[in-house]
Amino acid sequence: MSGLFITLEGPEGAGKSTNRDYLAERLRERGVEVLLTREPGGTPLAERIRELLLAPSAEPMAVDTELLLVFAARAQHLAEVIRPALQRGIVVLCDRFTDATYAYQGGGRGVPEARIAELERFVQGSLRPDLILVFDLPVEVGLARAAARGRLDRFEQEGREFFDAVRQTYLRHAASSPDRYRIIDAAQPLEQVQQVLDELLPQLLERIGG
Ligand code: Z5A
Repeated sequence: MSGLFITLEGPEGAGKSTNRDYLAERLRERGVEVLLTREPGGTPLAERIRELLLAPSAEPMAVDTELLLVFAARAQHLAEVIRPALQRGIVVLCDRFTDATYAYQGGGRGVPEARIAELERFVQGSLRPDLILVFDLPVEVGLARAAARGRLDRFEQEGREFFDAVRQTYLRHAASSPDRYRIIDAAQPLEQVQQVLDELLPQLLERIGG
């Protein structure tokens, strides 16, 4: 058995958390050790940074502050949780990772990709996800799901243009490296989304060696 780093990406309300839990169950049923985590967050310190990032505030957060906070949380998460788990041969299922930085800070906020790539190299070295599942859905469907939950966080208060850019960035990255990305239509009923995950399972088990 060897570790595998799988991230789940996509806009708000795409079903990342729901499907992360589903995939974890299917893997565990087959005796695979799985660690569930999320970004920003995943450790007590990184969760505190998450609170800073998500809380609406009267003081506007500078774009560079947001970018550095995202990577600060990631550095802690990698050191404390992700790298040790992968070294122990565990499958890590992470709800969002650096593709979200390209989508939100890059696409949404307009940070140049080269700057994000520089921080990615600095914080991660050569570590990249083995597989990125992109749960794709029309912006209005995701926003309706997020709104149904009640109070909106600092990102969810952004406008339509921001979320269009987020979605397009995810799709562009996925198209540029089809061997590492899998786009999943998250607008279809949950049972159908989970059927796609079931179909993916044999490939994952083969890669894990289980
Ligand atoms: N962020 C960033 O800017 N830069 C970064 O580098 C990183 C993050 C890592 C927090 O993320 C914010 O951080 C995020 C980007 C920013 N911006 N926002 N907002 P988050 O992952 O915690 O926030 P989120 O995307 O809003 O999570 P979410 O809304 O909980 O989405 P989800 O996990 O994809 O969905 P879910 O909780 O599984 O499902 C939502 C609801 O939809 C739930 O009622 C489900 O039952 C339902 N659902 C799910 N799938 C379906 C289908 N197929 N049909 C019908 N209903 C469904």
